[in-house]
Amino acid sequence: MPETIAIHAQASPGSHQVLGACPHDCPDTCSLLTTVENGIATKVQGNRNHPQTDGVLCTKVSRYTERTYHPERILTPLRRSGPKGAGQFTPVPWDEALADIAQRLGAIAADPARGPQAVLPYSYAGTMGWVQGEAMADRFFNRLGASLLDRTICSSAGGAALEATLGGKVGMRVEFFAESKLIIIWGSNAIGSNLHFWRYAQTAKRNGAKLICIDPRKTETAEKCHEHIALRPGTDAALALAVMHQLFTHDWLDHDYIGQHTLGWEALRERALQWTPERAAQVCGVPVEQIYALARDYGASVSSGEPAAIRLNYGMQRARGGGNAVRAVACLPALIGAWRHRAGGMLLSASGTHKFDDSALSRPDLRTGGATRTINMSTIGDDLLRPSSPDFGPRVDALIVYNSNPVAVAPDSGKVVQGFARDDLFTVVLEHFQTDTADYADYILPATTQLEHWDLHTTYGHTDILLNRPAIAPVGQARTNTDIFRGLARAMGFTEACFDDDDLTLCRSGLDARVDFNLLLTQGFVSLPAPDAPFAHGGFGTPSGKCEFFSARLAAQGGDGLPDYLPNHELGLAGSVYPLAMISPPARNFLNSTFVNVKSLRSIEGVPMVEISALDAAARGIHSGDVVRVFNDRGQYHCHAEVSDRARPGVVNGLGVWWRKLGPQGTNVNELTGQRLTDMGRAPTFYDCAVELEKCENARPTTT
Ligand SMILES: Nc1nc2c(c(=O)[nH]1)N[C@H]1C(S)=C(S)[C@@H](COP(=O)(O)OP(=O)(O)OC[C@H]3O[C@@H](n4cnc5c(=O)[nH]c(N)nc54)[C@H](O)[C@@H]3O)O[C@H]1N2
Ligand SMILES: Nc1nc2c(c(=O)[nH]1)N[C@H]1C(S)=C(S)[C@@H](COP(=O)(O)OP(=O)(O)OC[C@H]3O[C@@H](n4cnc5c(=O)[nH]c(N)nc54)[C@H](O)[C@@H]3O)O[C@H]1N2
Ligand code: SF4
Ligand SMILES: [Mo]
Repeated sequence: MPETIAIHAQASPGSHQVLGACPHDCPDTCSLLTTVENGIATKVQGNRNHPQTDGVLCTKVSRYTERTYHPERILTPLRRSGPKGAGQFTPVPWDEALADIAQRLGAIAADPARGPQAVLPYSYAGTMGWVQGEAMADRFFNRLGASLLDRTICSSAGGAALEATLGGKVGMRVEFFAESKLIIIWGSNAIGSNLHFWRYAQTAKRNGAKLICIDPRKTETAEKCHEHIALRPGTDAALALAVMHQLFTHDWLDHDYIGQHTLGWEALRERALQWTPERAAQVCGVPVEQIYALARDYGASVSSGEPAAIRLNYGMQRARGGGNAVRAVACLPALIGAWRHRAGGMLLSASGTHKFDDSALSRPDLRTGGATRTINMSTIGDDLLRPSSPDFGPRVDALIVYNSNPVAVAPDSGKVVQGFARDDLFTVVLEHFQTDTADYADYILPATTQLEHWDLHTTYGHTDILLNRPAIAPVGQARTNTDIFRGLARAMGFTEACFDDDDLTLCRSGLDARVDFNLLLTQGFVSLPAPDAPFAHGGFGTPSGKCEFFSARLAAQGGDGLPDYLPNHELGLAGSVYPLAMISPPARNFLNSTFVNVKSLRSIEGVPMVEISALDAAARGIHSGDVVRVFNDRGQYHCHAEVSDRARPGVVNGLGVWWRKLGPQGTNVNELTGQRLTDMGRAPTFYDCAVELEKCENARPTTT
């Protein structure tokens, strides 16, 4: 089998190209082609042979070599040599680091007062790969009997809502948006975070489709749509219910589809009839005409037969009622029978289209010590500060962080930092860079990047499976996450044969007979057959097999089992102590907190800043470029103000997620966000956050 394959002619003599996959938490999961000259990766491009990628990458990943060969890459294991958080470290040999870490973890696990549950893994989607993600790590933590981590920080509210309503993370195929006649982009800045979908939407637009964007922020995407509905954060369920109100009162309904493939439409109608557009307009803070027009456009597809599609993204579920909001929107396509058409329906995530059993990778059978507890990653701020108790179990005394930067990305960072600063917490961080989190480590272990390891990728924005081959040798002494956990397992004396599996074996173990692995090796991706229109004839994955407007499963947990509008935890209303609602959506040139340290990308983003409307700025004597103090009861964030019509009155946009240490006062936007959770899925409420803001006199501006 060839280790690398030349695909395009432009690789010069002596150079070759290697097929890979983008590892980032982005719905597009692009197929990559890395040019390697004399063992050095010189260029990362999009694979033209992969239809979803179509030869195009976003700016961030086009700069991937700049990140891989960054002068600040961590090249050796490092041991802390100063106080926690000071970021002072001394290089140590691998063997010494692994032996000491194993000894420390072993001592905690063997201590009857603490035990293995005092050890907590903390990881998320720094890489979405199955192999460098959880495979060997799961084996290690299962064998150790460590606490489990509830990985809720991003998508679990929306995920739970899809599960309840449609029966899984299944949706339209992204390429068919190109044929839609109406596209509602709901809570998604597609140009920044879902570029390849945006290309299909552009094709549709050229073919006469109408594009409507529903987003509190006037994003790049909103500017390029025909309509922009700038609702208040967290009010999407009210808007969706008002659209239903109109569908029901005007009989813009597909009765046949509703009768055959849905459950609970009478009850849903009753709920929707309480939501006149006038009432929703009040709640959402938008002109009532916009709601009438939205419902008219959407309902028109019943008589015209022209496909109407909704692209939802996770932005709209980061508020208290996020699960209910996704449920309300997910009811809409069934009401008008949009699912009948392959270019109609909705897409939030398609990751449940092809299911794989990951137990061969994660080996839950290694967990022989009985049940363990689970800790929610979104409340890590509180949980690191909790003492041992019968309810909670042992205090967390050791934390192994990989593929995540919690000190920057988790909510309520004042608390998170306090937890990480505990002298009696033993912290190991597997990283490429000395992030805000790595500053608090006892050991930093240098990890490989996507150009240096094997991995296997599934995706949530399309349904292909991709293989990532290593293009270059590990930089410095970096090791793959898998190799680090193999080494730790050995140092702990774990003798199970599964700790010897190499990465290519792990890639194969994640798949089954549906996937032709040789094709993956040669082509870099495999497309499995999937229906063009997943719910054209019903077939929902719910217990009833129908689109569940009414969910008996949810009703059993309390409530009436119907989607409803739940006001935000923090309303940010005029006249209150914190009168501004703050959202903190992704910056286009960062990926969460990744890439913030890549200079060329940071210079496009400029400085940490908050967008504020002219009205709210004038009321506070603030001008663009001023350093401001944004604050609430949890903390304060100093950044630059940008007076901009991207912010609607009453709402400020603190684009994230900057590294704390690059902020004017060493904080970032998560100093302000809270740890209260969503209605479904135990997820954080990043965009449900009330603040006030004032100009800082004599403040030091940021230079980056
Ligand atoms: N460039 C870039 N791409 C990314 C990321 C990144 O950081 N940068 N992050 C990746 C990750 S981890 C994820 S989960 C995905 C998806 O991440 P998402 O969080 O879905 O990101 P966006 O597509 O920016 O969509 C969020 C949009 O929702 C808007 N919004 C905020 N609150 C509300 C609300 O209450 N209602 C509505 N309707 N809209 C609201 C925001 O203004 C923003 O424009 O993107 C991924 N792609
Ligand atoms: N205020 C606010 N906060 C947010 C969000 C928001 O919109 N607003 N978005 C939230 C969302 S949607 C998400 S998904 C989370 C994301 O939070 P995280 O999953 O923590 O994502 P990143 O900030 O990208 O950090 C990933 C880290 O993993 C490292 N990494 C990448 N690949 C590897 C590897 O192969 N091995 C090892 N060892 N390390 C690797 C990178 O260097 C990087 O530092 O943030 C959340 N936080
Ligand atoms: S971040 Fe998204 S758009 Fe950019 S290369 Fe990766 S998958 Fe493609
Ligand atoms: Mo995310």
